[in-house]
Amino acid sequence: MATTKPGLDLDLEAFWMPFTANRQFKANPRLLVAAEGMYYTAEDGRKILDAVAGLWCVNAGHGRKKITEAVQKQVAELDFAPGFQMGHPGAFRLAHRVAEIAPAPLKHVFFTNSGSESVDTALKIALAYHRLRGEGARQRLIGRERGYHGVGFGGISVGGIANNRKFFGSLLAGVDHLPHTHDLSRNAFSRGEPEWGAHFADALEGLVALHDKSTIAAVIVEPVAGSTGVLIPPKGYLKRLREICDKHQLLLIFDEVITGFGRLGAPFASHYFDVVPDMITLAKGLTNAAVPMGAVLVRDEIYDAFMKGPDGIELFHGYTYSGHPLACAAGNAALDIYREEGLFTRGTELAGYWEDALHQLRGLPHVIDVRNLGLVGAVELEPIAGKPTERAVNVFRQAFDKGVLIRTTGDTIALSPPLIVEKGQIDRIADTLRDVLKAA
Ligand code: PXG
Repeated sequence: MATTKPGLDLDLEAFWMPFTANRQFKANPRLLVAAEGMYYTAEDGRKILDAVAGLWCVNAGHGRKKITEAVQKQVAELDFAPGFQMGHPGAFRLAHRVAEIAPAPLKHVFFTNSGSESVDTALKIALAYHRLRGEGARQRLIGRERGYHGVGFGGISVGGIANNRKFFGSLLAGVDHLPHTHDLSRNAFSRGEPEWGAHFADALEGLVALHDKSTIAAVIVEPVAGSTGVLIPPKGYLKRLREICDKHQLLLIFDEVITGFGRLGAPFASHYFDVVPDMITLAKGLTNAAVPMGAVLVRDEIYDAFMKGPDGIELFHGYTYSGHPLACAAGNAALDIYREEGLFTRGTELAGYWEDALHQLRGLPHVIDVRNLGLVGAVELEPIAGKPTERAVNVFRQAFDKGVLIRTTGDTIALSPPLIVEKGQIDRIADTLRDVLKAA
């Protein structure tokens, strides 16, 4: 049966919406029709302040002219170029520029179309790399509880969200998980990195003891977990993971789909935490979300190992749209904007103001934690007994009605505004949440 929104000639039934309660949404749809700068325009004409950069991706704000024009020019000039055994200049230019801003030894870039594809690509490179080195028994992949690495089979296997896994069979074999690092009994209302919990990394030693290092290929973590509720790593945790990986020659993959491109006030979380992984997965901010694109940054030694192999194709992997000309045009223009406007470090300038604004929400009803890092923030709410997620969903709806777009995950409100956010807009986000939470 077709549902049509009153006053709008639109069949809402055919589109099976992703990660959405389709029936609830279609009974009460929220449609966005335009966007500029920090604001969306809803279908009823209301301006909605975007407190989540779309879905953590529109880092330079919406409707950036430079990106629009670059994509328009590109589509008119070269709409598509095959990426297998052929190339086009934009892809080489973008790869060079992304490698330039990456941590020093990560000098090679494999293009994908999304974060999920980046994760699957990185996991495959890890397995193939060990095989090339003559250590093909290293097939085990280690993820983390409450990790989110997209929705491919690789990503949900190393991911740690039960709902994303339990419907989909036995997943990849040989995967194990580290414990997550979230402990409100010790770390509630931490400002920035929590003091307590570096020892959670030591669980990796336990997994090495259990499985033996000769069976483990790689460890993948989000430096700051986003989708599962904004989990900030305890001080020293990521450094310790790096040390343990080095000790046992495990590759360390940082999934920076959310933390990449200035979110923490540095180009990548790797810079922010001063920990260099072996690969970094990217997407979202790479093109400011104007055209879908992902990428994997790869350390020199890994790339070189492939280039020393037999003649011919070195990695049997790639997508029709790897390095798509429109995505490359958007990416090159986005990097121009990030540089010209200093957006990679703007998060550092605003982090203190952002932190203070959010922590003022402490003490409101049902607020059990406030946490923040760079321009990421979260407010965790006590769930309604027997109705998990409902309180947060209500807050989301009411904030939207008051003209502010937030995200919720479980009973946590997640915030990640475009990096062009102004102090007055930070105040508005906090004030709106205060109003809504007072009554939640
Ligand atoms: N890794 C991480 C760390 C992510 O956050 C992906 C991989 C997958 O990317 P794609 O492009 O395949 O969706 C993500 C995606 C949210 C939210 O509100 C987060 C994501 C996607 C949608 C919603 O938390 N992150």
